[in-house]
Order: sequence, then C-alpha cells, then structure tokens
Amino acid sequence: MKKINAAIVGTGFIGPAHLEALRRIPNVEVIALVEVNQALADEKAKILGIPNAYTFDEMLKQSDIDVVHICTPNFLHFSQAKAVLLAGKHVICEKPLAVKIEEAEELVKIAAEKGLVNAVHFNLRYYPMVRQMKTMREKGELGEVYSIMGSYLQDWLFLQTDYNWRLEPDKSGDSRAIADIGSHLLDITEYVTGLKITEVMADFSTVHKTRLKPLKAIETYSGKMLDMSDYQEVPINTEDHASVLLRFDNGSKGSITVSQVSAGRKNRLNIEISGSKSNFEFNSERPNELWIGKREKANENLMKDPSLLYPEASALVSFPGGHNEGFPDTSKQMFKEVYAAVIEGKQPSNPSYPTFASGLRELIIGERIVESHKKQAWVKI
Ligand code: SOE
Repeated sequence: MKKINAAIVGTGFIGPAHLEALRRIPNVEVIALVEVNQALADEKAKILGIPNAYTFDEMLKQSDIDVVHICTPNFLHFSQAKAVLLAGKHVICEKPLAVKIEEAEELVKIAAEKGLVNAVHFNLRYYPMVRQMKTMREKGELGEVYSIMGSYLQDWLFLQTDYNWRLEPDKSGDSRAIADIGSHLLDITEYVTGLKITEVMADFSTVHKTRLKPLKAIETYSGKMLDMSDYQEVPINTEDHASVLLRFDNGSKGSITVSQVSAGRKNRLNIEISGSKSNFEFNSERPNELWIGKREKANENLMKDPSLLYPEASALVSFPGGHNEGFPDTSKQMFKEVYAAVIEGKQPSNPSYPTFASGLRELIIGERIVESHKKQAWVKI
C-alpha cells in the first residue's frame, strides 16, 4: 500500500486531535510538525513523538511531505492554505476556511486549478448516525422535510474569566459562536436534508460585554489559581449566543440556537428534523443513538451497530454495537475518505467529504447571518 506523508501545522486543541486520528490510518505517517518558531516546534514534536520539526516556510520546501493539515487560529488559514496549494501539496484545513468570503473564493479557485485534494474539517458529519440520517432521508424514510430545529451549546466560555484567542476578532473573525460552532450545525443541516438555506434572520447577544484576559501564560485547567491582579479587563465584540430563523429552498422553515455560555452543556450539537413520514433527532453528546419519531407506531431508538445501519453509515463504524465511538472517531473516518483521494493524487469530481467549496458555503451563510443581526432583518443567502 502506498505510504502518504503528512505534516501538521499548529498544536492547540485540534492539531493533536488530527495527529491521533491520522495515527489510526495504516498508510499515513505524520512526519513533520510546524509551530510559530523552531524552538516551539522542536519542543512540541518531541512531546508528540513526531520525527521532524519545522517553521512553516521550511516545511513547504520538504518534497517528502504530501499532505498538510492546517490547525492554526482562523486568521492564518487563508495564507497558509494558499501557500500549501502553491507548493503543490494536498491540504486539509480547519474551519473556518478563511475569515473573508473573497479569500475562500480564491482558495476554491486555486485548488481547482491545481487539481489538488482539498478538504475542510467539518468532522461532525462523520458521526455514523449523521450519515444514517442522511441515507434514510435519501431513501425516502423521512419524507418531505417540514421543519428543522437545531442547537449547538457549550459552556467553555461561560465565566467572565474564560478567555481564548477565539474572543479576539483579529485572530478569529467578526463572528464567534456562529463561525465556530454554528458552522458545524449549518453544514450538517444542509448535508443531511439535502436542502439549501435561502434566507436568514439573526439575533445575537454578547452576555459578557467585557472579559478578564489573563496577563500571564497559564497552563490549561490552572486558571482557578489566578487572582484579580493577574487579569486585564477587555471589551468583547463577538456573540456568545445567537438565534437564527432559517428558510429553505423547499419552502420549509427552521431555526438554530448556538451558545458558548450554557452551563453544563459541554459540546452539545442537537438536530431535530421533522418530515412527513418520521422525525429524526441526533445529539452529539449521545452520538451512538438516533431517535426516530413515529405517529402511527412506537418511536425507535436506533443504537449504533454496523449490522443495523445502512452500508453508507456502517462504512463509518470501526467497532461492533455497544462499543461506543465518539468525537475522535469522526476525524479518523473523515481522513480515511480524504486520504483515499490523496492516494489517487487528485480531488474527485464529486467528493464524499467536505471540500473548500463547503468551507466557502459556510462562510457565505455566516456572513449573511452577521449582516442580518446588524440590520435586524431577513437577508438572502
Ligand atoms: C471550540 O468551540 C471547538 O473546539 C470548535 O472549534 C470545534 O470545531 C468543535 O468541534 C468543538 O468546539
């Protein structure tokens, strides 16, 4: 089997998640790590057991690297993805693909010209039960879509002292909750239903108008050891919470709520799709289950078991029923599909995975949502 060499750029929360997923795919080897400077790259490569450490420009010169994973803060995605494509390497980029629509458009264009494999890490599509919903809908088991109700709730920014680069628009972009987690939910909504969102009406709130930014670097989970003199009060301009009404191209309606300040909700994407034959509900904190609501008979709770799923969904399952799979498995399943294209050496004409075009689509919807909130009016996509 042909061996593929990968490099990972960035070692925050998600870079190591990419690494772990790639290590579970037989023909892929992560041979290089990139950080902002050589010393940090060396240190992190040692901790993570990666043989080579580079700065970004040095990494681009290495001819033995086939694929680059971009896991840096959002403002770097555009310039880094562009440089990787121009260096002739395949690229898997974290979401959002860029912070501006024009940037994402340019990336879609360059990727198409080069024919290189391009993907955006909308990994939550890769829960087997999400694929099962999509397949059931395609087979007519949902019926005509009547309405969609979604939410994505987290609590990691619940306190005024919770702080992260995602709170700074110059690093993260003008939208936060919608761009960070709403994008996953909107991507899944269109992916599962096959519908397109045509219009949005949004209302945001920033619960913490100021936050307390730590003045010194703190180890993860040691924030509770700080006292007030260790913080600086800074203004916050992006949304902690957003409600969005949606209109779809089949005339149906829906809504989503996203929040990063919902105590006790750690990372909970929930989607309920009501159709003329059934109702589907999926919750990412219980990802091995799918609720199927019925009018004429008892409701069903389908457990993830490859023997009970359609082949399209069981293709994303690695363990038998009762052996739960979760968040880390989504990236593995997504990368398996992307690397199958890498082995072919080019982007397929109709890829099964989320591409740069999917990343551009989410940027467009996100920007219209921000515009709608500002205007307090419906905005067309
Ligand atoms: C932070 O809100 C975050 O890590 C997102 O950036 C991810 O995409 C999501 O999967 C979990 O939460």
